[in-house]
Amino acid sequence: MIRIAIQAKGRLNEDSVELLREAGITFEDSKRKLLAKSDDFPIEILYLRDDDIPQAVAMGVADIGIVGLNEVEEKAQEIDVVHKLGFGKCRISIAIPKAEEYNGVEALAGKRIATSYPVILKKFLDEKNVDAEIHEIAGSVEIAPAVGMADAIFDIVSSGGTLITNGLKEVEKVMYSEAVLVANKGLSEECKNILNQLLFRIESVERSRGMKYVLMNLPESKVEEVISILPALKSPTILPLTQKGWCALHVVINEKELWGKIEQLKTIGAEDILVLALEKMIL
Ligand code: PRT
Ligand code: ZN
Repeated sequence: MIRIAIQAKGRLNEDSVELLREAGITFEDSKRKLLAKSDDFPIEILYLRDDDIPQAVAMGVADIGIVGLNEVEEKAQEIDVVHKLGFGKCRISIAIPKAEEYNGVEALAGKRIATSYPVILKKFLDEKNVDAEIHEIAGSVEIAPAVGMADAIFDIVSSGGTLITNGLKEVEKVMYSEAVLVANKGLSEECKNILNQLLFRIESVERSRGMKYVLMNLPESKVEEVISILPALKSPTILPLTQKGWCALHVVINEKELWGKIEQLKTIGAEDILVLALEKMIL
């Protein structure tokens, strides 16, 4: 049995739950229980605040966890980052009032910077040899300059909308973050095996994202030409048809390239093209 800590509610909760469900794991959501056991995979889900996940994993209260890389850096706990998960993407930036001039980090010397991420900010300022005052506040960091609590802020930015609404401009992008899978450093052999099974499933889910399964009928004489425009997994699957001189070709195509490729295939003589959703790609 392995125990995974995920955010109970908030921005990472839904994607974390969805990832585990796509990996074929069923369990109850956080509205019902704080600790939910799966019936079909040896895993328990512990729902926590994201701030508490790095420490819970470091202490072994949970064996593994899903949390933003920003929290991992800020809490500076001894844990392993095992896998990047590609959701919850954001950056942590320094922003100042829009009207103010900015010509490099030196401009921050002697300034008061409000943040919920003092550890990451201090590291950045030390690296840049800038002496500024760090004001740690728990929430609503973005209003600090307007109410005279600070001259600048250091906070999470995603679309940038919050900064604009508060009359601020982003001047230093200090770190990029996304949700990551973290693990305790002293996992038992049993837990390591379960973690590997989980990673295998997560990677299969990730591989299939944005991919489509495409079937088409094609004159046999065109197979070589089609292969040259469709780099498949290893090689495409080609099946004979009852109609002489024709075959069926099955291939996986990235959604981004789909329409361009289909135009090319039709020009070559492909017919009856079917595009299907691809659920998992297990290699
Ligand atoms: O209750 P709990 O402590 O668990 O949650 P929380 O309120 O501390 O965190 P939550 O749910 O807001 O965010 C969890 C994680 O999501 C963060 O640690 C980041 O890793 C990630 N993440 C991704 C974000 C954002 N995008 C984000 N946009 N976290 C916060 N924001 C906020 C930001 O603080 C700012 O207020 O959104 C605003 C900026 O967004 P834009 O789009 O206007 O730039
Ligand atoms: Zn939090």
